[in-house]
Amino acid sequence: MEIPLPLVARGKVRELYAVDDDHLLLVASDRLSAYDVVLPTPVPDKGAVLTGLSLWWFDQLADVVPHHLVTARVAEYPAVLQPVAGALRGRSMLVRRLAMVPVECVARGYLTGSGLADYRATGGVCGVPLPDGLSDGSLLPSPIFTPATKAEVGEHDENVSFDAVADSVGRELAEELRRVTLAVYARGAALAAERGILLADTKLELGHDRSGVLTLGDEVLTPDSSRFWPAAGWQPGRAQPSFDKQYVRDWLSSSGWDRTAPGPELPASVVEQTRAKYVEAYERLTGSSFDDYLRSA
Ligand code: Q0Z
Repeated sequence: MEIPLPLVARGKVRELYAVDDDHLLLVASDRLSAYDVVLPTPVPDKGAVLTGLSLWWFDQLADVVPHHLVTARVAEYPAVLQPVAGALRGRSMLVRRLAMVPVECVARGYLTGSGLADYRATGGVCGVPLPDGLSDGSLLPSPIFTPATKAEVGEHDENVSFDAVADSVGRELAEELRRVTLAVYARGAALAAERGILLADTKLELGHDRSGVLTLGDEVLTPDSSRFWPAAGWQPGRAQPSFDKQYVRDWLSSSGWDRTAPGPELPASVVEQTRAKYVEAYERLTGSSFDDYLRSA
């Protein structure tokens, strides 16, 4: 369904539209990426699960940092959007436009991905020194702030040191980004742990509102912005199973696909198992029924 607003940005699996000078509409699709490729087969309700999780986390984090959400109830959206309300329900958010800080704010409690690559090359991550002997999936001595600069479309974000962030945006703001990012991680990891889920790492986008207040933007603590691992399967020294995408990765690995675009269509069984994992993530983390969320949106 065509959204009757100017497109501001298109990510791999979501879109951002201009509503007016002060507001944007964030729309999450049901597309899924694996091994950096967007797959041709959508996972029904994935966009709604990620949106519902962000909404819940914004609420959980409200005493840590203010957020950009205005409303996710389509009946409260501007009149121009009412003809497409059905297409937006559950998977969109009307948000305040922020002046985004040009830093990807990442916190890590466990070592994997680009953090692991950085550690193997330098003995630390983003200039933060780490003890010897860590491996893929290791618990870090304490969570660390590992900022990155946003890459061009198709490129990976580049890890940078805290000092590089301070040189770019000023030391005071850099320190505020680190403090907020680690506080969001701490709250997220604690809540997830109560539900048997490890939060390995998370990426935040922060911006300033019209009054200059540092505000949480974008999506937050979703499976697309964070790594969630089942606590029961955690075993450092190997790649950890992903809470949400493991069925997809396992199927893709045995499919013979060479990881170049376009990816293969997924079988219905993989789609259904993956949808169930997303819904399970929503229900385990929030303690609420996903059907109730959809009815409320
Ligand atoms: C978020 C993104 C994309 C979705 C810009 N409240 C805000 N104010 C200003 N800018 C943003 C936000 Cl959320 C903003 N992004 C990332 C890109 C789809 C989100 F294509 N970019």
